[in-house]
Amino acid sequence: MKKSDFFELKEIFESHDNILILTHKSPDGDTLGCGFALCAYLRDIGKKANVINNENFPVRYNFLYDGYYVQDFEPQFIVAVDVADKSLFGSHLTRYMEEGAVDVCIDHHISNRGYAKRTFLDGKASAAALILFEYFKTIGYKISDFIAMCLYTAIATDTGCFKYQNTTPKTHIAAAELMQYDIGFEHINRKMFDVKSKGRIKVEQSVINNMEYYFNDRCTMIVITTELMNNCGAEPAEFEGLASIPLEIEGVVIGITVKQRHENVFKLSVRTTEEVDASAFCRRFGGGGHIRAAGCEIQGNLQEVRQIVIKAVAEALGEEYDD
Ligand SMILES: [Mn+2]
Repeated sequence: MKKSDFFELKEIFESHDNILILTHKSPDGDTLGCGFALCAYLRDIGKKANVINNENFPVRYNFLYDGYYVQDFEPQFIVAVDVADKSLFGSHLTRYMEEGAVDVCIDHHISNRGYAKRTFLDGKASAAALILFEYFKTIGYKISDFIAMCLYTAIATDTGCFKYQNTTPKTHIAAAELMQYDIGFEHINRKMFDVKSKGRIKVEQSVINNMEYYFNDRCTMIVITTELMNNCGAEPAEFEGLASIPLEIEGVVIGITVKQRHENVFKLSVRTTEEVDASAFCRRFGGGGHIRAAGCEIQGNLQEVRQIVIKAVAEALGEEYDD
């Protein structure tokens, strides 16, 4: 993004009020970190602003909304952060999926559909929060410790604690700058990456026990059915972010997580090594995302979905497969 883009964004924020910030469904650290950082900034410059999500904000991220309170106003300007497609607002926020409903989108997904009137997109940024951070620096806004904490959390989570392929020197430089604030980064990283609830361990245990292997163990698949979710006695949030597990196994180049949404609707999360383009894989099913991490939705019963996916994996790996 160019310097002039950031000044245009500044002009946009300064000339509007009563701003509603939309985050994506099944929110992650980036969308929430951006949401609450942007909200704190807007309130600081004298605007009314709220952050909303399709669901309640997950408890896991409670340190991001600790001091947050809802302001009373009729939204006049809508900003989406880290949301690649308007369908990702979720079933409770369909009113924002209408044509022209979103004024500004700040995002880093190359697959962004351009649904907003004005999109500020940097496909090279490892987190949407990096765009925000660059924005604050460019316009000379002095961020608070709280905003730094939100941005750091967003960047750390979207890069898997600075491990994923999307991590760049720029990511580390930004993190280093943010560490100069009082953010307690070690607590953030412990909470985000090391600590697991008892329910979560149970979920992982079950998922690992039932892992499916295909094509000489180059592909692994885990399936999370509603039945499993009900039987584990774990909170829905404890089923988030399991998608990295299938790729943890040595030799696996494509790891697939199939999660039941409804009776005959399954959400796919695809993670790959450099041999497979996850984004291209998911695009065949109307989804998208990043080159190493992408998602899509497939309809059918579990057996049908499994067949469809294995067939697509066979093609992606150049393997023979008869169904
Ligand atoms: Mn993101």
